[in-house]
Amino acid sequence: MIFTYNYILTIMNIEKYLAQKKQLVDKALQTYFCNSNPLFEIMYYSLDRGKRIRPILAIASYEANGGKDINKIMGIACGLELIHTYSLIHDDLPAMDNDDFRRGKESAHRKFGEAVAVLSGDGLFAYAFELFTETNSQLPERFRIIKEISEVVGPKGIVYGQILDIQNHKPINPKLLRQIHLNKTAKFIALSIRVGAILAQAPDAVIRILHQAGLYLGVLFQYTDDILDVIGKKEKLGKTPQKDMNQDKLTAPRVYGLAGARFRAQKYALLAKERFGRLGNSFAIFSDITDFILHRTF
Ligand code: GRG
Repeated sequence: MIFTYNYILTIMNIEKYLAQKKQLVDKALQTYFCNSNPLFEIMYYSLDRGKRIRPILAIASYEANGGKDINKIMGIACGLELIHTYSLIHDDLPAMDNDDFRRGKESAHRKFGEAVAVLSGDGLFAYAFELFTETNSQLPERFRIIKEISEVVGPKGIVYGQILDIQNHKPINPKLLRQIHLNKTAKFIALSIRVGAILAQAPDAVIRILHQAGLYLGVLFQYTDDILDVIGKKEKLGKTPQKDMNQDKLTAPRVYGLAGARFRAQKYALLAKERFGRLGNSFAIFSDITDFILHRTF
């Protein structure tokens, strides 16, 4: 692929943007985890070093929708990262994906044993709800946000996606692949964008467009995850590559081949950008984030 000068500039700017926002999220997480109870240190071990894509999407959406005080969205943004991390801890367990390596270090069950890993996931999940309710300002919006989060992180979303993912699928089935991608990943990505918009009191028409764009972005995110499982490097990914391939998982490259998966990833990027584009210039950051996700190497 040939990259133009403007394209390289966009990627450099978006990397800077993501790094700045990640720094803010990491700082807030450190504050939430400053607690003498040793379980907080154990939970923080797994929380440390993530890309923070979901909290960043929530913050970007809050700001694009006119939200002025980033502190108001921080508890919600960080809570999403806690739930995401819990899902990674449980996903890595021997009973599920059985992976010893996560975020560039030993996964939680390798470091602390299975029982403590399960409990640290449970702790993160519950503590997230404490962060969602850390203040009683904007109660109607917070109630709606918590309701939407509950729907996506439960049996109608990531838990269902995980059930589908761990089953052995033969023969290959494109419709099932779509169900896995939607439930395991895309609904959570779309949710992250929606919560920022809801807290900023965006009109429902805008939230609907963001939801659809978020689903496309989320499917794209899982396509690039599936592609990186085939071509990614362990040091860069911070997790074990070729894991899905060796476990015969239903992934985009398995269904469409590597070239087909790359082609379809580009299609989803275009679909996402077209939807974000409908919302005007204040949402331009989402187009850049989409390009970043399309070309990500980790
Ligand atoms: C409910 C028991 C129980 C388990 C839930 C849903 C689930 C387990 C696990 C899903 C984990 C998973 C592999 C989801 C796919 C989404 C995905 C691509 C995760 C990786 O996200 P990144 O790349 O990771 O944002 P970092 O480490 O940067 O946060």
